[in-house]
Amino acid sequence: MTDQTSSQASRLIAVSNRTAAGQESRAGGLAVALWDTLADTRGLWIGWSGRILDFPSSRAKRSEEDGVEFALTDYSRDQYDGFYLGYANSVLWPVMHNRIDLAVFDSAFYRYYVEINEKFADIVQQQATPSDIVWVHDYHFLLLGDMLREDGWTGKCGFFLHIPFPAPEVFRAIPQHRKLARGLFAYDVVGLQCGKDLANLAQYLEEEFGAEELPDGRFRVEDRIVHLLHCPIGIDSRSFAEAATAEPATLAAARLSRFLGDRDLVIGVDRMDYSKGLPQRFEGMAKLFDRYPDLHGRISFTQIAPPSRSVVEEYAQLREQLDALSGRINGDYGDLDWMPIRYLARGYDREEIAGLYRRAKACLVTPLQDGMNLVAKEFVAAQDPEDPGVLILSQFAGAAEQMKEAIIINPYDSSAIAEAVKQAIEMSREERCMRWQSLYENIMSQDIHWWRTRFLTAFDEVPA
Ligand code: ADQ
Repeated sequence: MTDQTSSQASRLIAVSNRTAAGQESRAGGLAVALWDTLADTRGLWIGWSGRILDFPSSRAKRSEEDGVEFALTDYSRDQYDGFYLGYANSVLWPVMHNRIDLAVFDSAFYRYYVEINEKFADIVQQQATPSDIVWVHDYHFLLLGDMLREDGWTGKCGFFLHIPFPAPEVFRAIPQHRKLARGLFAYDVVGLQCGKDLANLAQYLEEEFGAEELPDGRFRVEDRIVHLLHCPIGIDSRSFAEAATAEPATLAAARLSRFLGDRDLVIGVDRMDYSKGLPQRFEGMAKLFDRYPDLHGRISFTQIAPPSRSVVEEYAQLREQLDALSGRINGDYGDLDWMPIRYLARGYDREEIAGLYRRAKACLVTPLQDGMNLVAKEFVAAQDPEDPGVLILSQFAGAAEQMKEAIIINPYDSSAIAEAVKQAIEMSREERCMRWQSLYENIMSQDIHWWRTRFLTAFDEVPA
């Protein structure tokens, strides 16, 4: 652990749009990792309160929960629509996931993006002292670092991008790409999920701003020096593995088994999002049942996908598409006593999901583009070492870089998905154990605590 986290020499200030404030269960990996660090260093978590008010204050409201301090701010309806639904989720999210075709380039959105980033920059200035370390999370706050520097902030300041950084020509499709990039290289450290993201960002900065790599691996961009850090996020692997054999998990698995009988389970667990490749995955299962009638009645596919950001039009369309596809597949292949595909549009507790993963013979993690994908890691953590299931993983998930012993597939190719499921179902126990063992070692050694330490240690090299 770094000086910052153990000696309390400086306080950590985390900034993210959503925080773990008020959550009954802080089971999610990131929430736990940040919570521990913030509690150890008497740190502060700055974020959105989740409230939309007619006249939100420009200041943040302080609160405290189990040793962690929060400074939370409210949005107006226009800010929520323009910043969150607009620029963050209708411009940045699609473009960073290679879906320029879905982006809505409305200049009014950008005004709100600037407004909210300014609001957060002010809050950081009000709450932090220069000896503190500011750690900003994700695409909602690309401009924040630059705004802090413009305001004269001299303290250490880092950023972690949870989603992919696309190829330079794709990033350039964003009208304000140069302003966003300036925001990025104002940070001392920029953490990225995988080598490909880092290479894309470095290439973009070289082409667009003449960035130069220094002998120590950092980059000089104009008058700034920025450390681009490859820092793949992990999960709280140990606690997830324990959860998979606890009572809520076994109860959930038993409930599902009442429906499945002795059939093999193939599972998918995702937020409902167009980046997750769900229609292609459903088509892959249809192809499997089409090609291999002997598998009818032997396996069932269950997809859990709670709706997210459902007011954005694309999400409503996706929901309709999945409803239609699952109806068609069940209509075409189902039988009186067998439902080939079940699609549950709701969330489950993490403890229950752990049990469902463990009951599954295979897990389909087939995003078209994903920063990392934590489901892949959770599935591995939850398995029975004596009889593990098989992970089928998209080559376009950041996780594929670390999880090479999964069956790696092209998520656009429904035939490849069908064949991978067949291979997984028929795989010998010996091969399953071998693959699982290496995957497990990886998620145990590079877990969420490793990730946090790796990121915070990078600040040690930043001059005070
Ligand atoms: P997400 O896109 O949200 O995160 P992911 O990494 O898959 O994606 O994490 C999803 C989390 O939600 C997992 O912990 C999963 O268990 C949970 N979840 C999914 N479906 C659920 C359901 N039906 N009920 C309950 N829980 C469910 C972003 C990036 C990712 C990156 C993470 C972390 O898009 O690429 O891995 O941040 O950096």
